[in-house]
Amino acid sequence: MTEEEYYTFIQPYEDAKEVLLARLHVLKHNLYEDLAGRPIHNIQSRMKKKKSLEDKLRKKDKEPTVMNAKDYLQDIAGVRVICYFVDDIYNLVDALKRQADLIVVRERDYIREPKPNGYRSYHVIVGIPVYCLDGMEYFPVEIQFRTMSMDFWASMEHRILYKKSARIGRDRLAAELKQYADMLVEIESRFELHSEGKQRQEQQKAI
Ligand code: 0O2
Repeated sequence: MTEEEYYTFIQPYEDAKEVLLARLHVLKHNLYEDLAGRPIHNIQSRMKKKKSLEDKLRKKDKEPTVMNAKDYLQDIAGVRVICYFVDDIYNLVDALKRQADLIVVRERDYIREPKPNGYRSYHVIVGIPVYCLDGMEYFPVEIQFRTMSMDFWASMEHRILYKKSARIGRDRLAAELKQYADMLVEIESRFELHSEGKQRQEQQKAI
């Protein structure tokens, strides 16, 4: 695909991403009452670059064309939401699902069922309505919800292992990273004891 085709093609995906970001910012301020604190630590977003879009299509044995990108890729627009606690993730997902004009295209809960390598995250692909002169069309945006510790591990693993196919000592490194993932689950569960949700549960038990 040419540069021009690429930029024309991704524009509505970029618009969909901006709509979603606006909704997430509203939830950041309104999900809980003021005293309970905010659910989101930070939000990152990106558009898939032309080369990485073409590489992903080739990996799926598809010609790197705009039509194939539309048909086979759902992570052209991506948003990563970094939360404090696991409860915040599930509460945000529920709140988004209550927005009647969004459609959930696919969900993967790698928190309840982590990948064998230790990767944890909650992935949802949502269809966002984008209105233009000809009418409305849904465009997919991939959201990855993570806590800070999930994001720390995934970012490090992405940097040193995920995209590299051949590497000496890969198995040993993968085993080491899995150990770190387990340690982070343990640390995170200790922090969870201090979440407002858990403290409320404890108070109710004490009554
Ligand atoms: P990048 O460079 O981050 O964009 P699909 O997107 O449907 O082809 P899949 O595997 O069915 O791929 O989807 P899945 O499992 O929901 O993973 C999609 C994205 O999650 C990946 O995008 C990564 O960003 C992230 N991810 C999944 N597994 C791992 C993992 O083991 N380690 C790390 N660090 N990230 C992971 P991309 O396009 O592969 O990569």
